[in-house]
Amino acid sequence: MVPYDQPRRTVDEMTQRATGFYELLNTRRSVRSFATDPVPQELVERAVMAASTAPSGAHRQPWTFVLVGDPALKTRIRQAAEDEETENYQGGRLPAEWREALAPLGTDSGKPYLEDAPWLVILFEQRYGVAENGDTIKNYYVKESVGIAAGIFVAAIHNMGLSTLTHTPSPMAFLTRILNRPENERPFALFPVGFPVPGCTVPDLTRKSRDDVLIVR
Ligand code: IYR
Repeated sequence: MVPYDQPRRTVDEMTQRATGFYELLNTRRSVRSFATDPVPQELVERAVMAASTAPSGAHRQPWTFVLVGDPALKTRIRQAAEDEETENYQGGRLPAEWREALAPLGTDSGKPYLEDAPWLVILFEQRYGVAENGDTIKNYYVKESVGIAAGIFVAAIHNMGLSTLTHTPSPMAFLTRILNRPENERPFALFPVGFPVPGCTVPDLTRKSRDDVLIVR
């Protein structure tokens, strides 16, 4: 064990910081129309390193982030994603109930942001680890761990003034193939990262109130 001394703050200071953090996060929106303007790779890497501070089961850190900036690779990913989504939206693979739930978001099989955004960050979960000697290492609470890392990533991107979308093309096995990832990894989510296109619009959503999400006993 090593010492850990988190600075003790006054309640006033904590209230200010808590309010500021909430207000910052409450201005975040998922963006589906990206400008093609470049974004320095280092900025995206910083968000990944923030995400990689996430707590994880038995501290296995069961995640891999793949940064894709290569236009040819982005094109392949867009094509593969649109092929799958065409099956979903036009081929009847999306059940009616799901289709209705998505209607307010205005999504369809077209995914131009997969080429427009300067970066695609694909987050893989490691279902198990692999030791140097090839032995399999058990991972714990993989979905929970990777989900927390994804949340921190989204917050880090927003905090630095960039936008993203938590995109889950379905099914997403094509990402394993195109990105040549090993057998122990499964795609968890894909995040286009960049600036919103000028004039960008987002769905007119409201968030649940305190009383809708919080119970105190
Ligand atoms: N993967 C599809 C459908 C979709 C599903 C959910 I749940 C969303 O919140 C949004 C879209 C698509 O990307 O269009």
